[in-house]
Amino acid sequence: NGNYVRVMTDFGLAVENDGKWTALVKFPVDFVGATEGLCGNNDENPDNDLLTRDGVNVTGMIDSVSLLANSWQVGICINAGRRRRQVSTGPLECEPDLKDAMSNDNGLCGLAVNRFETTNPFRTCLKHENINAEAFAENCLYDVCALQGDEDDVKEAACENLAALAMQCRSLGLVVNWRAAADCPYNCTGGREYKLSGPACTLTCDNARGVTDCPLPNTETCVCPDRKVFHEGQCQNRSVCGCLDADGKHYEV
Ligand SMILES: [Ca+2]
Repeated sequence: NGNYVRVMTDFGLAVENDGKWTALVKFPVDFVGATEGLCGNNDENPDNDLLTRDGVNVTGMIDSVSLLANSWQVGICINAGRRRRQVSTGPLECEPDLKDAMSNDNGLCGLAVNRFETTNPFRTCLKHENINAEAFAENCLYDVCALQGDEDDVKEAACENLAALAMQCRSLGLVVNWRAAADCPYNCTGGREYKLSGPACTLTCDNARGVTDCPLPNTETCVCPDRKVFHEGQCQNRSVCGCLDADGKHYEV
């Protein structure tokens, strides 16, 4: 949809990635309990998910996050972004003042932490039995503390944590309009307009029926106005599209 790339396999596995922060792995019930790695084994038991590559259960250890992450690291990607961070090897130290500032009503993680505030747009979602509200609050503060000292990174991390929470709320049928309250704008490039709920497939020259035939549920996205197509990073009139051959390959005319 312009922010996520989704890869689907013929055996039912789907992976979505935004290139930086979030990866979603979805698979059929046949794979329950048969996976391993950072997301655990998905056997409905949360106590056996933090297994390192060597099979050591690091649940409850003070540096469980770094032990887990480092054990599953699969080498260095040269193009992995502007900066590569080592996962710290010890417990995370956080300035108490920073933690307080981030947790209060105006703090970046405040919406995940202060879930009983009547003005909190996540309020209803965070009460849902299938949402682990403590985990979202803890994760937000963890990332903020891990990136302390770089204001831009701190803000981006907190916003992405809230976006992940919003995505989970949506999967439970609760669409949360939270970005204004958190001051976390969603950047739409190329003349596209923000939609809190829009088609998950993008209208392009190659995918002219993409929106009407989209098999995915609506999602937060950027959409070209006036039925324009998203072509070479810009919303453009359909006249820029050439034609397709029998294999769906696109030709300019
Ligand atoms: Ca498990």
